[in-house]
Amino acid sequence: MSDKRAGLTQNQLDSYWMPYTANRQFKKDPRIITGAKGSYYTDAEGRQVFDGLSGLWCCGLGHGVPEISEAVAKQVQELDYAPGFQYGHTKSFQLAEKITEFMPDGLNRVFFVGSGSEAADTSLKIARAYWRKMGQPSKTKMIGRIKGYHGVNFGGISVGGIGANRVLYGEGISADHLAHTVIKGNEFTKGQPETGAELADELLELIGLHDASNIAAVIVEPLAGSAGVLPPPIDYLKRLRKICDEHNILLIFDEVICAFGRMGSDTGADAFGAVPDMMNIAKQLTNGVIPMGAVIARQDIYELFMEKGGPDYMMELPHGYTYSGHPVACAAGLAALDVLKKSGAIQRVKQMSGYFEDAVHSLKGTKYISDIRNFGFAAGFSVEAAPGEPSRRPYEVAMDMWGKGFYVRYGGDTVQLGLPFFTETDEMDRLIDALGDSFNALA
Ligand code: PXG
Repeated sequence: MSDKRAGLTQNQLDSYWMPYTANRQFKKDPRIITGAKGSYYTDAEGRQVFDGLSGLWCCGLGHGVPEISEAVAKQVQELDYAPGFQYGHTKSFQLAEKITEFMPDGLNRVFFVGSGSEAADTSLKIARAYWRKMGQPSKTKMIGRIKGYHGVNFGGISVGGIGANRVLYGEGISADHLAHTVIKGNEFTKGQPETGAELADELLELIGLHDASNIAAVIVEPLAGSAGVLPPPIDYLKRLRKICDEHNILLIFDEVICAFGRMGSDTGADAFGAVPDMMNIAKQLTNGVIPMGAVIARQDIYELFMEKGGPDYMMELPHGYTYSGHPVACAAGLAALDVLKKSGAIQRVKQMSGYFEDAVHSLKGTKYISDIRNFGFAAGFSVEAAPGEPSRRPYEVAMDMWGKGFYVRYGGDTVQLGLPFFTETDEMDRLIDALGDSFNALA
C-alpha cells in the first residue's frame, strides 16, 4: 500500500532539519523519494517522477548507472578510506589526470574537495595565498557578481550575489560585485544574448574603486545556474579574461554546474571560449553518486607554491579536508567520467540542445512567464511576481508539476530545468506540455 510518508513517524520527520527546504510545508505534505533508475524517481506512493533537474544538476547520466555503482561497491570492499594528508592512494592520482583531459590546456593541477562550496572557498584561499607567495599580500579582495552562486560557506556567500543566501549571516570576507547580465531587451533570447558584453567593463570601475593592487580574483559562473540559468552575453567572458590579464587579477570559473556536459561541451570555458586561471567543479564529476568537488589550477600556480614552499618536507598549501580525494568518491569519479566519454553523452547534449531550446521557448506567451533562458540542457523561466510574494508562483508550479509526475527546480522568482543527458524528445515534449499547463493553472 502506498504511504506518502513512507512509514516515517512525525518525530522522525521533525528530527531532520532539511537543507534549503521549507521544513514546515514539507513536513505537512512530504515528498519522499524511494528509488531512482535512469531519468525517473520512484516516490513513496509508487509513482514514477521524471527527473527534470538531474537531481540537483548532478546526475546527467541518469540514476543507477551500473558502471558507477559497481565501481563504488568494489572500492568500498577494497579500500574504504585512506588518509589524504601525507599519504596517498592510486585512484586520486588517476582521477586527477582524467579530469585534466576535460580541461582547457594549461589547467592541469587538481585539488580535491568534498563539494562545490568547498571548491569555492578553496579557490579563493589559493588565490589569496598565490598573491602572498608572489610578494603582493595586499591583493585580498574578491570580485563576484550579483546573482552569482558559489555555495554556502563564508567565502562563497561573500562573493555570491543572491541576497537571500547572505542576509542572515552577517559579515563575510572582503568582496565586491559586478552587475548581473540580465538586461532589458534580452528577454526570450535563445542561447547567449548578443548584447551585454560591455557589462564586463564594470570590472574596470571596480578596479578604479579598489585598485588592482588590492584585488586577488574575480569569480563567476560561466553560466549562472541557481539564479535561474543566465547564459553569458557573447564575448562577455572573453572581455573579463582580457581585463583580468591587463590588471593582474586571477579569474576563477565556478563550473560546478557547467562542467562535464551540461553545456554540450566538456566545460563552460570550452562552450564560451574563455579560459580561467582556476576552475571549480563538483556535481557531475561523480554523477552525484558520491559527494566530491575539485579546484583545477593552472600549472604555474601550482609550481609557484612548489618553488616557494620552503624545505621539501614542508607542505606548500596548508589546506585540505578529511574527505579530499576520498577513495570511494575517486572510484565513482573515474567510472562516471569514463561513462561520460564513452557513451557520447556530451555530444548528445550538443545535438539535442536545439530541440530542447525550441521546446522551452514554445512557452513564450504562457501566463506569468516573463523570460525564458537556455543553453545546453539547462533552462530557466522567470515568473512574474504575485503581489508581495515573488517566490509563490514558482513554488506552486513546482508542486503542481510534482503532482503530475515531474520534478522541476524552483527558487527565488524562477523555475529551472536541467535535463538528464539522454532525455528523449517525447519526454521533453511531455515535460514542456505539463509545465505550460501548470503555469496556465495558476490563479
Ligand atoms: N557553485 C555553483 C555554481 C553551484 O551551482 C555550488 C557552488 C555549491 O555546491 P555544493 O556542492 O556545496 O552544494 C553550486 C551548487 C539549483 C541548485 O537549484 C544549485 C546548486 C545546489 C542546489 C540547487 O540551482 N548549486
